[in-house]
Amino acid sequence: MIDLHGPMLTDEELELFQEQGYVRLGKVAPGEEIDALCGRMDDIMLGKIRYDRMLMQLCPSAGKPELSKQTKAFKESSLKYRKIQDLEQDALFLAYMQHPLFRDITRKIIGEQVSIFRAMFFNKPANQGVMINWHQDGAGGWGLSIRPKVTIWTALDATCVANACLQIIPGSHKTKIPEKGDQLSPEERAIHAPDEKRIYLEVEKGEVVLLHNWTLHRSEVNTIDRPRRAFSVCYIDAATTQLSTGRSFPRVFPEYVPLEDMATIR
Ligand SMILES: O=C(O)CCC(=O)C(=O)O
Repeated sequence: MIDLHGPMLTDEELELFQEQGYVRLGKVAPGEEIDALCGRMDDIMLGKIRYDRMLMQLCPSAGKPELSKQTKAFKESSLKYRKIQDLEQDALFLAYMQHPLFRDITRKIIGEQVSIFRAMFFNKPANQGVMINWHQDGAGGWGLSIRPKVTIWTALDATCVANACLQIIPGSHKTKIPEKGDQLSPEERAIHAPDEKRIYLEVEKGEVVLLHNWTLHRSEVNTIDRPRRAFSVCYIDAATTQLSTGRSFPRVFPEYVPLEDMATIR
């Protein structure tokens, strides 16, 4: 019997989050629930379960550039997807995202009314995947009216250096790095992400990491013969809008309001 994290974020964990921009929370859900999420992802990737408006991208490393664009459409039956977003539409994923601990975390850091910027499956297929270099999430490029702070990242597979575990720079969330593109320039990297500050987050399957959105992170290519999968959810204040369009985002707390119904409650 493994110990699961209780339904409340402790004061010490909250302090760690504020100080270092990340906290390892251990396991939150039983192994069977994580296995069920993995099985559901396989069904979605293989096209056994389909949703109309799910953003999907086949991994560029699969060698099919025509299917590696991010669009809201099923691409092909394959376990080589890189990203699948909008997973709040799936009841299993929605239930996981609404876990009481995540309710408590978002209440303490964001407030009562909470939406999601994205609920994303992130996959590095066996012996493949793409390297993502140092970046912050949403420091400027996402164009949101309220700054995002909370990402909850769940390992769907155990991670290690060889299968491209998440790498982070503790404390980097305290500095907003001007965005010129998606990723840091070599000069910014030398200042903000020197090698000696890097931590490799090697975690067990099912482990959860609470990340501040501005915590610098990167990941490599997967060099082992099994996929490295993760589920990453960015929770935001439900009053947040996209600056360019004025659109809001699906709400998950206090209860789920899908994107198409958000206009009716504003
Ligand atoms: O899971 C990973 O390797 C990184 C994900 C990532 O970079 C992101 O969510 O912004």
